[in-house]
Amino acid sequence: MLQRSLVLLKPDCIERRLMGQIISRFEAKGLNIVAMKMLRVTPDLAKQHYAEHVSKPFYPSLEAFIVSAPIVALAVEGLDVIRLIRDMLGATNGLNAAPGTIRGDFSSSRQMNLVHASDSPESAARELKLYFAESDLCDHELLLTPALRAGDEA
Ligand code: FUP
Repeated sequence: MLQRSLVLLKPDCIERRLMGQIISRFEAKGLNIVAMKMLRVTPDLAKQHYAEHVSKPFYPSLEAFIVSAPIVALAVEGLDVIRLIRDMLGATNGLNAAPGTIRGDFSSSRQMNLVHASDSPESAARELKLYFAESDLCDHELLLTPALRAGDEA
């Protein structure tokens, strides 16, 4: 099923100048980037984004991190893309993430794990709205799509 996921390149990704390498992995996989912007997360946005974690002991540190530098938000589209990107990221803690995954290759931290991606269709719908207006999402059929998958793979 064609889905969209909210992906954030977190402050450590920007600070370490890894944006290009990570975006390249999504492109190389054949996913469509349908919106992208750099922004600074405010404490208010952080609380909305991490609503399920706000009351947890690690939240103050997580918020301080996510507001510490700009991030890049992307809306990424593809077949089964919510599960697929989570698989591409690897386990939450970079120390446990399998080699070959983004976190497995670039992170050795639980907090500084470089990238966020929605974990369910419900999260994706909620999170995409936090970062993008409907009019920001570019519906565009890329010319090379027929070279990436058969027409009946939908
Ligand atoms: P994920 O779904 O992989 O983004 O991970 P979680 O929703 O479990 O956690 C959200 C963010 O909080 C992760 F980026 C890691 C961070 N975190 C901590 O910093 N400390 C903790 O003890 C647990 C999670």
